[in-house]
Amino acid sequence: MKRIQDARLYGIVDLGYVSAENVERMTGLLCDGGVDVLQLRAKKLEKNEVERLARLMLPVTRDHGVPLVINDHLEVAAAVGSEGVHVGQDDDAVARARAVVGAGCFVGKSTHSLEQAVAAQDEGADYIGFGPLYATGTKPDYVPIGLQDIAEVHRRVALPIFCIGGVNAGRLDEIVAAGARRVVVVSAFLLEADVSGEVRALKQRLTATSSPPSE
Ligand code: TZP
Ligand code: MG
Repeated sequence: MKRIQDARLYGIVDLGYVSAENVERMTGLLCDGGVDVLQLRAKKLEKNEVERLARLMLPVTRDHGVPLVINDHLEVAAAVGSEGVHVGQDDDAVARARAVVGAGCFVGKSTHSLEQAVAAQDEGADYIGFGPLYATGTKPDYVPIGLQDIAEVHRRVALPIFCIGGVNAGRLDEIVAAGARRVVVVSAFLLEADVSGEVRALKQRLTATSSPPSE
């Protein structure tokens, strides 16, 4: 199983873009393309349905050695034994998440400013999302934070930092130039005709052009 510390490219199976019938297939396409970590994000589904989908994804992600992260639903993460769980600013605190999911499950947190990023580190998160960098239909109510704090957040936060929000192939160079080492890509993968090909190409560029996570 890949470690979150070594991950560069984070994909999300977001039910805003993928129908439930296509979750298993999309999981395979994203894993085949080379995502290093994959999240299940289903804002509008009932807990039982999220659990059902997580159980469909797990054999596929495990087969590829890709950690599966459950968004929001701590009990689902605990029930299915996912490798990770992800909480937002308005969700349970990291400590509460950890108490529910146990020591074997890593906990990620969404952050939308330098202050929130430092606070998430102080709170004991295992990784952070940092964004949205750009306006994005995946999170329409959020004000984009731009690229200007990416370098500083890497100076202040020692955790893996996944830059998120409007990331796509056309923007990758400027995001990396701003200091990003890891990214999350959602709609730019899920809406692509050749999902695996797009993942493969973006990952190749990400790993070729930005410094490795350990630096
Ligand atoms: N958190 C901050 S932006 C975002 C989340 C979950 C959505 C990113 O999706 P996209 O489609 O890659 O812009
Ligand atoms: Mg949440």
